[in-house]
Amino acid sequence: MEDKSVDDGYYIRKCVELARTAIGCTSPNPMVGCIIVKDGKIVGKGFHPKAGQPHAEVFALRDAGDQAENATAYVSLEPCNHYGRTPPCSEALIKAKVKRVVVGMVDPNPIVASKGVERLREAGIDVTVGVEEELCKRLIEAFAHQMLTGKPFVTLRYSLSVNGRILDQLGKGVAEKGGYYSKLLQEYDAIIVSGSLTEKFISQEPGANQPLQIVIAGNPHQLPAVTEEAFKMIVFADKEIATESDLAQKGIEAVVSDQINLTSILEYCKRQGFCSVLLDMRGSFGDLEGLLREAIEQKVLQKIVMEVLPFWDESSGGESLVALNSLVKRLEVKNLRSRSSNESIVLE
Ligand code: AOF
Ligand code: ZN
Repeated sequence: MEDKSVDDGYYIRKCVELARTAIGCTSPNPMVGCIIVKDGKIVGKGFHPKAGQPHAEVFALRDAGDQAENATAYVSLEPCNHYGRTPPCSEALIKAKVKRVVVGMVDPNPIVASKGVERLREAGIDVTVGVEEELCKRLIEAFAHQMLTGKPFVTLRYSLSVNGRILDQLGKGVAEKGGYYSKLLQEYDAIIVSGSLTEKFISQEPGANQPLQIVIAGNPHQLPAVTEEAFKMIVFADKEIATESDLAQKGIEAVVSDQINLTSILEYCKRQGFCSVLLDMRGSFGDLEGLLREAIEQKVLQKIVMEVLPFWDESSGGESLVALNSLVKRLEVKNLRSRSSNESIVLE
């Protein structure tokens, strides 16, 4: 007897993989992948590349052409049933006469929320919902959080040496360009850092997402060099350092205030329509300690990504994990997963 659940899971996992082609590029929309299967063969594939462009289903149906008739469409997210920037995918699937639709998860967007599934069923299509649901939820965790709370999804990140020191990605040069760290940065709409990152870590490949760097400057040394202005950047600076017009003259966009705080930074992110923000504790932990404290007090952290690098840090500087843990221990951390890459072990 055919084991349907094994097949369905396989194709939804493929959809998730396909969706991730557009990592960091779809915000404020979710990443979505769609695969059309007929007689056990993939006849069409599509993913959502960018907000404003067609949805995954539209690309997959185009790719499948006439072969979509009587086929099964696999989608990591419920097909939409509304006119947004693009027309409803439910109607496109009905028009293409697909026989069955397998959906990874229901769309958390209240405008959709099961209406796409209902519309397909009304049209006589056999719909299965909730296949590889956890995987699909993780794929769009930032989108879902933003949709349901109106606030950006905030992740805390740090990397550790084997002897428990928080590593400075720039100074030690242990993480390589194109490695895990660079890829992680690409996933976010914005990253909060003390001191700007360099081309070493920000991808400049065509089509890759370049997150906005929110540079925290509490003292003049933390002001970014103007040569780095090719990267998208905004500086949140202490008023003791400079005025906004001083910085503007140097070509640096800045928000200058009495006290740099996370609330105003996140408000700024919200106004920009950002779904995801990374609080990146590179090296000088002290520079961002105040923001981290605020993040913990206000319970805005949704996720922690900790990377352990195969590196013994002999330097006298640098912060120990103990200092960070004294703050982080106040968090309720659950659902940790680990995975290893060539260069490190990642816990998230
Ligand atoms: C789908 N397939 O590939 C995506 C969906 O403004 P629009 O038309 O792009 O609609 C955006 C909403 O559509 C978005 O908030 C989410 O609910 C859904 N995204 N739906 O059927 C897709 N990206
Ligand atoms: Zn759609």
